[in-house]
Amino acid sequence: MAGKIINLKLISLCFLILLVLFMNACKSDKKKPEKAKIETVNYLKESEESFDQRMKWWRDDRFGMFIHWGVYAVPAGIYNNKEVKGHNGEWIMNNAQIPVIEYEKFAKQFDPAKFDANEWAKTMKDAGMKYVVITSKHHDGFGLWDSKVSDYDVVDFAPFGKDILKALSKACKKQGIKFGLYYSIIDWHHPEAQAINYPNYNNWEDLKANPKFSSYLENYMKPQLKELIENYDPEIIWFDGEWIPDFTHEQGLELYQYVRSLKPSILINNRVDKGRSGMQGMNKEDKKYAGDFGTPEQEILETTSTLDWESCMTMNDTWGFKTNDHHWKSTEVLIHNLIDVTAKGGNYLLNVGPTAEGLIPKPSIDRLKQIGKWLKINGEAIYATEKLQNNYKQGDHIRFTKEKGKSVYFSIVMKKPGKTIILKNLRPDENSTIQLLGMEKSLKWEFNAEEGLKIVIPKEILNTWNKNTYAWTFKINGNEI
Ligand code: JFZ
Repeated sequence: MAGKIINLKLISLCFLILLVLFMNACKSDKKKPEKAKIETVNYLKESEESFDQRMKWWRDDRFGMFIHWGVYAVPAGIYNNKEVKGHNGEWIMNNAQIPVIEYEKFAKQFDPAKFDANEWAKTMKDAGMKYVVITSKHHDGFGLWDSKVSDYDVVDFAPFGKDILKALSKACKKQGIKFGLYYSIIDWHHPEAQAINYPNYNNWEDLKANPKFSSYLENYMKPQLKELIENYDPEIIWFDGEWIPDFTHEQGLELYQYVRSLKPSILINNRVDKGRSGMQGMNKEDKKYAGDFGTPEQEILETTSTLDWESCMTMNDTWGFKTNDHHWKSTEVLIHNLIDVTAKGGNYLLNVGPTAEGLIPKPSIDRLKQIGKWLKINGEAIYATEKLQNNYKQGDHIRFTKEKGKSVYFSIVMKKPGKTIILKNLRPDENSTIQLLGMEKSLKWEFNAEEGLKIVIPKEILNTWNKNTYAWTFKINGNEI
């Protein structure tokens, strides 16, 4: 009897276990189609609404820091005691035709003892910069993070031995700076990429593609990108080097999909695909190319665009640090560029090239401080603004911006005005006040249809203009005419 009961108990227990197993199987069966759906989202066919939502913070933030930093900061433009030709310090491996094993010796010296991530993030913040894009890997192939896919990185290969991206992404998060990563498709160090092209690594159209390139793309690039996104949670992937013949439009589309599938909200520049036309950086219109924004390099668009764009620019003539480049743009030029870019509806990504010790060069720091000071007073006219419907400028020295979604206009004057200033395309609301940002007193103004808006600037205010003023912003409530 007892045996039978135990048997029955055993049987019902087995039955229960089977039932649970069966139900679980049903559950995961139900889950499957859902999962498949997620994987097949076509990020290239995004609705305008979702695109606008994804781009919102970037459009509002306007001003970011580009950082070109890596092994090239060690030679800093000089090889075998000779100044290497070409502007770009980060191109030294190509420009001086340095063999891979010789270049690796510079990596063995990369030990930036003075690198201070918090200091860098503070520099960005004080400059009024809202996001950063740093070279996780430039064309030389050396990684600034602890990659598990490769040993050619700052932790495994260089004496420094610390993960730079980890430190900087943390420091930026603390300061509220959005973190972005530059990643070069070109890799002069990788045997399945452009290392085989030595002594001319830079693979322009007339050179042959590496037949193994797709293996490098699948087994090296993609796993590295996955690491970067999973470990440092970047808001932007900024690709570069898309021009090589190895890399195709189809691979670009696929790469865009891949990166978005890892983090759907991420922003990706247009160098993920082959659409870019020259340094002007906007996409050709012969077909649909991937990429969220255009990338004019060392230049500003002639006029506004219906597409999103970001102008990246150096403060001297090089991206990566060069000992002998002292050709600095003035603070005035940099601030006026930011104003011009903003009025044309773009973003400004301003570069620094830190030294091998880990310091942002003093001339860059000085300029960034001045820009920050100017933005503290005039930031309203830059952040979260939009371009005007009609004229973004009046003559060479006046630019306009507008508070997003509001009838608040900013007229930014980049040269010391006379006692009055006349604006042609704005009509203030009746009885509204016009303010010069940074000054308490509101200004006298009159409007008539023929002349336009005349603003009177009292002498005592006019006399405050000095060499560190750079530009004045007039804030006007009203409408475009
Ligand atoms: C690229 C990089 O090669 C450069 O080192 C830097 O990172 C910059 C932001 O981007 O610059 C280019 C890109 C394309 C050309 C020249 C420089 N080009 O097509 O002549």
